[in-house]
Amino acid sequence: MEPIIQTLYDQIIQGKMDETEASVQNALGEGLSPERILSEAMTAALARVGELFEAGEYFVPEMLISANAMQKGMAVLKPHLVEVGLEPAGKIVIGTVKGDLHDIGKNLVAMLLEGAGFEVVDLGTDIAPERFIEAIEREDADLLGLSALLTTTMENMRLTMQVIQSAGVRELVKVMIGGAPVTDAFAADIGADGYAPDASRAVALAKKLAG
Ligand code: B1M
Repeated sequence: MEPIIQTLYDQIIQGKMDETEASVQNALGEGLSPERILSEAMTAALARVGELFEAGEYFVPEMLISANAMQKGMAVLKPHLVEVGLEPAGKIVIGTVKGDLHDIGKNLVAMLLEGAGFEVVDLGTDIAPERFIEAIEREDADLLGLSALLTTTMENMRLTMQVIQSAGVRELVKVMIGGAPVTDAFAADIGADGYAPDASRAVALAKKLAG
């Protein structure tokens, strides 16, 4: 690993917020592409944090401070990742489903969608189906994006689909889903219109669905 990437990777694992922010700036200054900084250092570091958690070497507080360092770094990266499109590509309501507090991946998806010209209404985390319905109607959205990181909360995606169906708003939007435990097969199973494994493919999918 290049030293500059290694430093940033280590800082996120150690949850060093200010240092992470400075290192992202430094890496950009050195001419590294935002995509490399994100995938090789930042996302890779969080994957390692997940392994440490699974191995019982990290606990929730350590995972949380690493997540906070990641968010600080992402704020620096955002203007470099986002190239605002000229034509509005559509409007998407996005959120992490009920019971789930993970938002880093969802925030990344939201950022890239914004960059691709979508108007993004981000409801945040732990969003009950009724709140999605309210937002779809209020915002006159074209798309609904659901994120979940836990095998348990994936089931709340299914619940959200059922509730929007019975409330009669399913026909108003195309639904895309994502998050580490989610698959194409699961998307088909719950009746979503598509699944994306990462943020850049989420943009391609959103364009196709809004198309
Ligand atoms: Co949690 N956590 N966590 N956690 N956490 C995981 C997910 C876990 C895999 C760790 C592990 O055991 N290895 C595990 C889940 C196990 C499982 O369900 N099978 C886990 C657990 C168990 C938990 C708790 C239950 C721990 C506890 O309390 N005992 C708890 C649950 C809290 C809750 O939600 N109710 C918990 C809490 C937390 C923190 C709050 C401490 C923190 C989150 C902070 C935050 O998000 N603001 C946290 C973190 C940081 C993680 C890990 C380490 C990193 C997640 C992350 O941000 N990844 C994670 C381990 C891992 O994923 N390896 C873990 C980086 C991000 C860029 O990737 O989110 O996958 P990701 O997003 C990607 C794609 O999935 C996709 O695009 C994104 C960008 O490429 N994508 C979409 C995501 N959403 C999409 C939507 C789309 C399309 C694509 O369309 C709409």
